[in-house]
Amino acid sequence: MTSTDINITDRMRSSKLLTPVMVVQPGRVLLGMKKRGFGAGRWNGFGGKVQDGETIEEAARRELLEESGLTVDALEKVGNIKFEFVGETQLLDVHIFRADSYNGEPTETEEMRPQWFDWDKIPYSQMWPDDYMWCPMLLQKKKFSGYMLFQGHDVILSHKLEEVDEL
Ligand code: 8OG
Repeated sequence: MTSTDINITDRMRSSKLLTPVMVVQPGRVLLGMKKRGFGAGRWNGFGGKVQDGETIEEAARRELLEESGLTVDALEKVGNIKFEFVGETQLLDVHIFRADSYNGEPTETEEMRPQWFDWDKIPYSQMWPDDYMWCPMLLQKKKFSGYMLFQGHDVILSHKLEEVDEL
């Protein structure tokens, strides 16, 4: 296969835009236990799919409110990771946001049970297996871009992750 073939294959792939938001405070981060659906049983930021007619940031705000009860003033996009799953044609194009201040009280919803974690007690063993690679970058206010090839939902076959100046 030539590099041109790979590019053509890539362009034919559909991708789904997703928007996890991590709410960060000095020394602690808010995660939610996903209670149902994709990623159930894992701690994660609050987020979901971008709908037709909304920007990625609008979706991030909507999903954060729907899943945690919180609104935020400033949202910063800190990461973009593309996920491929062996045997599935659709890529997940995940845009990761950080918020450093919030309004409201974290509230349990049908989808998520929120909980604060100290920075040194982030429950990586109960999170998506790539998160330990980039969460420290997020906490250090670094931006990052990457690609993960998954076999099922637990095994990363290959990955690329780099710090970037701009997204
Ligand atoms: O709408 P739904 O809750 O199913 O969206 C999935 C959420 O999970 C969305 O916020 C994006 C996020 N997500 C992935 N893969 C990964 C991952 O590897 N790590 C983290 N932290 N979040 C992920 O889809």
